[in-house]
Amino acid sequence: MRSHALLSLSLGALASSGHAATFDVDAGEHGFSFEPDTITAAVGDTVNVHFYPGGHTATQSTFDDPCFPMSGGINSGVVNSNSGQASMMFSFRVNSTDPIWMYCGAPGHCAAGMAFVVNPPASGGSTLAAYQSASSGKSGSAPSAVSGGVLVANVENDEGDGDNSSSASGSATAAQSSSTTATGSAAAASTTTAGGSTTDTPGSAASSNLKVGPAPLLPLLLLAGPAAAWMFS
Ligand SMILES: *[C@@H]1O[C@H](CO)[C@@H](O)[C@H](O)[C@H]1NC(C)=O
Ligand SMILES: *[C@@H]1O[C@H](CO)[C@@H](O)[C@H](O)[C@H]1NC(C)=O
Ligand SMILES: [Cu+2]
Repeated sequence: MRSHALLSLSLGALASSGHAATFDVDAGEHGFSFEPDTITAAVGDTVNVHFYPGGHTATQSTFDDPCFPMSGGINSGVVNSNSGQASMMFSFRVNSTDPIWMYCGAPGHCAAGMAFVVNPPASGGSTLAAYQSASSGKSGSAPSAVSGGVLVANVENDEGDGDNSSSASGSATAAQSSSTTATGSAAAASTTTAGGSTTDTPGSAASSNLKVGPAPLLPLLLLAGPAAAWMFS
């Protein structure tokens, strides 16, 4: 009984650490907005931004200085599309649970409210709505150099445009794992970097995560479980 409980506990911990989630954000599909505009992500999760026509960016600012590129922040540069999602998407890894304020640096877009946030503060006045209202009248700009992430071949995320639910959920389903795999190979095949700064692409992070799947370690745990139970008894 006790060893069972311990064993399933270990398996649960393993499953959650082995599956980094991937979040899809659509830029400019419906006007000056990112959808979804609020993401709750864990360290190690990946955010993929898919660009619709209009020449958008995904650029990080501080909360206090909306529409202005943060020093050392995340930036996709301008990505354009003639129709539908651009052939390249911008992929970045969430490295901490601190809030990440993102906006579009195309002139006028941030002022029109084109922004999203990863891990907004749970309380207090630093809300996306406050960020957006402070954005009004700002000109908006973005560096041209890509930073904090990579432009990789787009992995289409909106079959039938029913993408709202998949984006909102952080749970790692089999489907999400396979799309992570696709992202990973795309990253390996055709990573375009600015400044060549990507030893650790989201792709390689994803594939190393995938290697630590529950399946190969299961026999190990089956051995370790009773041993651990014995140690704690
Ligand atoms: C997260 O860390 C990796 C290096 O481990 C780095 O390549 C990546 O740019 C970082 N992501 C962000 C958003 O800064
Ligand atoms: C997705 O969300 C947008 C607004 O955020 C809404 O207009 C659209 O109808 C939603 N689509 C679905 C399939 O729920
Ligand atoms: Cu834009």
